[in-house]
Amino acid sequence: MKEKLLEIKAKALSLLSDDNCDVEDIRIKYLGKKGELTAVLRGMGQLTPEERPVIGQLANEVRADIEKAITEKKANAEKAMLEKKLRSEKIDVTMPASALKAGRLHPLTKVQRELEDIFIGLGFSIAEGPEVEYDYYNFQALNIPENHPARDTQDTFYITNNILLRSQTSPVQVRTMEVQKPPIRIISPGRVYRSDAVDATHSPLFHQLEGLVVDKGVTMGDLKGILELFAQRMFGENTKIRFRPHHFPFTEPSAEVDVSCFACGGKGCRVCKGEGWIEILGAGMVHPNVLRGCDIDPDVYSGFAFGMGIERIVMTKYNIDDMRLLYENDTRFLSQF
Ligand code: 2U9
Repeated sequence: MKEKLLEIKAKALSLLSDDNCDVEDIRIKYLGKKGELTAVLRGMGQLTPEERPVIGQLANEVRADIEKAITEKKANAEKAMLEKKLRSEKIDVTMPASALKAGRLHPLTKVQRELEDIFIGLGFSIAEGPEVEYDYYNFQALNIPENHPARDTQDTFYITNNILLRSQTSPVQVRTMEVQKPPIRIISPGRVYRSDAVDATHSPLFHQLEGLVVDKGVTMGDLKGILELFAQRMFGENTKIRFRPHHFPFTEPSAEVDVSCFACGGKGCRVCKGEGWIEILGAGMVHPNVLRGCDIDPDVYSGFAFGMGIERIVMTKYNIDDMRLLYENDTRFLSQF
């Protein structure tokens, strides 16, 4: 029986020394319930009382040796697998990274910032205010009382009877005049709303930039000078401006302002539709009623104001024929700017 036990041990250890052996199979074959070592132990009953403890001890040693070899083999296999995995998942941190797709500024943001930079360079400060406004600041304070026809052309969205989405950024200038006395030299860029149906040139939400200068002795000549400098910085130093008489309730006199075409210099081309001129602004001298409403004496102070649609400037500058392109967020369009 002793020889049999030593033979089992030698065979099991020899099988386990093979790199490709199946450890679990070997365990079942020798140590399992129906395994060879178990079978030998079952035959212990036939031994003499003297032999029994000796063979018993040897059998335990053989079992322990085989179990130890199995545990080692399993641990080695796990270690080898881990090493293989680590080798295959190795990251070379010196490899160049895959390129990140960088975003860019929306053309409306780009042009708004360009306009802001020009007016800051001309001594203006930026003023901001709420997009949800009182009827008073959006209309009444701008010399547009209830039932005035200008309310039709600037129809907007009402929250209540006297609270609405601003249809122009002018309320910001009114609020500024209420708290700050002249000299005032501000621009107010921002979102405005009108209840217009969407088409190639209209949107219920668009962007404006308005300007206001109030001081003693401000004249139409100052307005022309500032707008000429603005047009030259925005569209090129040879740009000329032209005033055409117009009517706005909040300015008197009022004008629509054209710039000479930056594409053809005024000869007439596709960009200016053969006109030589492109309309970009409205402007005028602040109406005395508007100054008075803000507690500024129109006999002491005077001012000029102007307003432009930022979408219109973007579309003119980049020759875009449909305003909807500016709001669709199609990166094929936006990546061109
Ligand atoms: C105050 C007094 C006067 C702002 C002005 C315009 C002329 C003008 C339009 C341009 C295209 C609106 O976006 S648009 O449709 N604006 O023509 N805006 S003068 O006049 C003011 C503003 C504030 C206190």
